[in-house]
Amino acid sequence: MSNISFDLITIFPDYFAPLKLSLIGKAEENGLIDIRIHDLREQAHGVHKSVDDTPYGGGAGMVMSPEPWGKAIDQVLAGSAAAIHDLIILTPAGEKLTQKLAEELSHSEHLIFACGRYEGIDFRVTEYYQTLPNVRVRELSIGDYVLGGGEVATLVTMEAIIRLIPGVLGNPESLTEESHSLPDDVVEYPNFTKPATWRGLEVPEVLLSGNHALIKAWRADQAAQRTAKLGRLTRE
Ligand code: 6GU
Repeated sequence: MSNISFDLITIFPDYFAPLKLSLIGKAEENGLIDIRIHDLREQAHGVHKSVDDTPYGGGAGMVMSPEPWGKAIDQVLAGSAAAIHDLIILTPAGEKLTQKLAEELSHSEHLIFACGRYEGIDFRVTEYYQTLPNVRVRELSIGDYVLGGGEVATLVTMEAIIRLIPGVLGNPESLTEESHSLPDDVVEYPNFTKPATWRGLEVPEVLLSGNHALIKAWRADQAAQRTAKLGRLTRE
């Protein structure tokens, strides 16, 4: 069974309290994953424990200094027995997170999430770790909007990855069904549960029919309609 290690580096460790909850909390309790959170500020010096500075070349905002990042990442690498490390640097300028990428990362042995704030991290941090043969560096974005920092993007990315790890989901069949309705492709049909009537609204009759072929066709049609509405291409 896989046991993936996650090391998170941030100036706001408290952002990660929700990792104790629900699916991810259970996965850690069950020993399927291992999460460690590191405070970047511990690698900063001086009275102010500063982790940022003004950008070379001018411009608005602050840039995170390479020195504390280098120390924090080196320390995490030194504390890991993994042969290959995936270093994920969260930035709106990164490659977009997709289901396919989450699937790929769910096979990793060791994931390090570097949560940048302000105008991001000095780019030499990306460049330096790209030169190490045992580190795969990825700059990752979760969508076309700007967040205050990489912490929430890390939570999103981790949840997408962790639910794909064998043993994490109670009902792995939901993964098989999803593979036929990936978010990048065809979206899922609408779902209903009891009661059959709610605030005057009925559950579509076909779902009460017990006719599995009819239900399957109805669901496929609904999924295609929803997908078309979003302006996406239907498969085949
Ligand atoms: Cl990874 N970081 C920030 N700051 N904003 C984002 C993002 C990441 N992904 C989308 N927007």
